[in-house]
Amino acid sequence: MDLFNEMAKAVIEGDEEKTVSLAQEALAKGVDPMEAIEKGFAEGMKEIGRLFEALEIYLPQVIISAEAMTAGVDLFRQHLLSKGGETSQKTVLLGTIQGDVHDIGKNIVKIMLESNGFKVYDLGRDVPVFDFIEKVKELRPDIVGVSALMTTTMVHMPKLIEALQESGLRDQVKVMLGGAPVLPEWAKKVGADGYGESAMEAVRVAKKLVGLSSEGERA
Ligand code: HCB
Repeated sequence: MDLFNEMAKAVIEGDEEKTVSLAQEALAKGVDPMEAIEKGFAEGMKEIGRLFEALEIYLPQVIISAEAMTAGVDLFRQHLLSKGGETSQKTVLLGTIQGDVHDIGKNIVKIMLESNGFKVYDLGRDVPVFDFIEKVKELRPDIVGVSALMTTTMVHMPKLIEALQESGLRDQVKVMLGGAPVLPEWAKKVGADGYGESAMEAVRVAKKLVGLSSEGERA
């Protein structure tokens, strides 16, 4: 679809006005917001990652693209929230793990969970393991959803699971991991209950973890 290509291009060019106007256009045309995010904006961000890795662009360009993507995604979020809808009363405590400021993916997961009826407590990014534990104690969520985008920060995920165990909270909460460097086998090995390769997958897994769906194999 041309619109998805244009959305990807607007992210690559870091054109915030364009990402917002294309998001508006997508909504006006009745395009599913999540499809537009995944097939449009996220594809642009993938290309930015490739260019950055190939040293063809520098960090400031990545920042500008990230801001453009965030603005477009925010517009979709406002739209989805304004529509309201049913809520399941199931709760997810979400955050990007300590040392890691990447939050675009986590924010998309949040939108998807919210638009599927979950109540989401968003701790933001660079969240210390200690803060996750304190919030689990306070809020008693059904699921803790953790995101990491770096090999250097994903190592804190097993520490969080251990800390939940040590605090006697592990049996009371499901743990779902995600983020580009996290693999399903690794998530399983470190004791997580579920893994989401994408935001759509995260919703499927979250529903299964709280007994809202009976689909397929292990979450
Ligand atoms: Co950043 N960065 N970055 N970065 N960055 C990466 C992640 C590298 C892979 C790029 C590279 O070198 N090839 C790399 C990490 C290498 C490693 O693993 N060690 C890297 C680096 C090194 C860095 C800095 C250290 C660079 C520097 O300062 N020299 C620095 C990190 C600072 C820090 O965190 N302490 C840095 C900074 C930045 C920004 C600020 C410029 C920007 C982030 C802006 C923001 O998030 N607000 C940024 C970006 C944008 C990227 C890339 C280009 C894109 C990441 C992204 O947003 N992807 C990335 C390259 C890449 O990933 N290939 C690069 C798009 C989203 C939609 O995908 O995978 O996050 P996602 O989320 C999916 C999916 O995983 C799943 O659902 C989402 C939606 O479908 N999901 C979950 C995610 N979380 C989940 C949780 C769940 O429970 C379930 C599912």
